[in-house]
Amino acid sequence: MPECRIGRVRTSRGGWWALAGLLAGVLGLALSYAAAALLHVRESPVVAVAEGIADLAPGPVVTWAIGAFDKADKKILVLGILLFLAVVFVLLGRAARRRWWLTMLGYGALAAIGAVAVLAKPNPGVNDVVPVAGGLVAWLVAMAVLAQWLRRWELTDGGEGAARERAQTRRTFFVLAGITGGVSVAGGLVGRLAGDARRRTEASRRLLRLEGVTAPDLPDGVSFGLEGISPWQTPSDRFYLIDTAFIKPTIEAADWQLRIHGMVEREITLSYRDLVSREITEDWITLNCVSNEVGGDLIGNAWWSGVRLAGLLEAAGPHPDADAVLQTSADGWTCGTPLSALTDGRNAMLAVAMNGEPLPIEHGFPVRTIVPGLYGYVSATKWVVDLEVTRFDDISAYWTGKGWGERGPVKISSKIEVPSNGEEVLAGEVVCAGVAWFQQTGISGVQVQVDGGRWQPAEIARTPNTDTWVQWRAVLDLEPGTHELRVRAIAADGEPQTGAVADVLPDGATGWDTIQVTVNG
Ligand SMILES: Nc1nc2c(c(=O)[nH]1)N[C@H]1C(S)=C(S)[C@@H](COP(=O)(O)O)O[C@H]1N2
Ligand SMILES: [Mo]
Repeated sequence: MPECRIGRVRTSRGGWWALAGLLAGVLGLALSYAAAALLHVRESPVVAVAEGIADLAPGPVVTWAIGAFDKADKKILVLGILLFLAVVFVLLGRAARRRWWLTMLGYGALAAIGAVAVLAKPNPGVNDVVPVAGGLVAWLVAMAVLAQWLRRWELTDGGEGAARERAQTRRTFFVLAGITGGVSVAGGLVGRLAGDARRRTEASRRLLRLEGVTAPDLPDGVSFGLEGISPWQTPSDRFYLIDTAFIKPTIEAADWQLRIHGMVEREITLSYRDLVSREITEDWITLNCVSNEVGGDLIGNAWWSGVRLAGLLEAAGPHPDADAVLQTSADGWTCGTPLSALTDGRNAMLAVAMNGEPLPIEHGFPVRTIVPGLYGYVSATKWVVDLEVTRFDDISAYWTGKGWGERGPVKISSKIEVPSNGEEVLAGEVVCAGVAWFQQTGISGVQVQVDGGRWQPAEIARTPNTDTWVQWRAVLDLEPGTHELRVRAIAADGEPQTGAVADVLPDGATGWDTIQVTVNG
């Protein structure tokens, strides 16, 4: 630098660059925290990183760490990460003065760590990376804006005549810095409030003791216990998640109400207490999404407990002309369900528990609908608060309004889970296995085909009813080379699953799940 005042200027300005870095950094963290709390009721990326470190750290370190501050007290780990980040932010702020690329690289690296940590949690979805991406954008924008004004401020350092301009530039920088700090505080508060609502609901959820709700007890013979295929019972934290709720409703049981109205003789309003004091029905039911591609993962099987809808609807007295129930959730999502599916004797229920525990918030706490035999989009309303008995002709629901089929009965399907597609196996006897399902009708058999040859029967496991998936396995004699394996299910009525390929839109995919394996001699 040409001036003789270099030393003084550099130290004082270096301090402002550091402050800018810190403010930009904190803004990104605050916004990602708020976004995480609002979007998917999980912990913030920083907490995900803390958990990731706790999971990853090698044995002795974990033992020491857990001994030192206990798992429940991951706060200390989070605090440590925040302090570390504060130092990094200061350094990145200072670096921005001369090496903008280094600052960008630093933000990129931090965001990448956050993204990896967030995606390592069970059931990651697109929503999970939004807070990280938002934080990254906030870092870049805030730092770019603050840096711009710091640079102008430095440029006005020259002649005496520039004193006014310098003061003005400096003021603008301070105002922007103040705004950055203010938005951070606001973001922190929003995150805090949203997080509190979630924690309150979660705490009251854990305290619920539901009479008549029993723990799941795996029926005999349902599982082959094979490695690599879906466990017959899907644990709740591994169960697929689908909903349009940007902000997941956090409703305490005491605040929940359901209205049954429309084409009925008597309108009914139920509180949670009213609901759970009725007789509880329980069953194993497989739920799947209409968007599940052939061979896809949008399916799970759980032990559901709740109150049968048939009895509630009978008490309301539906009009004979009614053929639909328009369900509405607390977040405004709607679906139209055939009235007959809710009253025909199947175990259609207002579920209050999943796998023996009150419903997880993201699976619809306190109450959701479960209807065996129908895809989720026409039946499985989470956070359900309103049932209007009506006619299909008079309604349009969320997905059916977008071109999806009106009734949504589940189609027969099956998939190969082992070997996995593209796997290399040894020649000889190869175990091939997976699941098949056709809720309400049931599966009588499963067949496997090698390279378009004859369909060979597979062995199928037991099921407690027709509403769950069934595990199947076959031992194939495979010669060295590349082979194509296919599976199809046979319905209880003898009808084989069609091989005609259909897209998920408008009413569910069809076709045979097909994989390639390489057999080594
Ligand atoms: N409130 C609400 N309920 C909903 C949805 C939704 O978007 N909002 N999606 C439905 C769809 S398409 C499916 S497949 C199931 C998925 O339930 P799960 O997330 O518990 O697996 O929920 C159904 N219930
Ligand atoms: Mo779905």
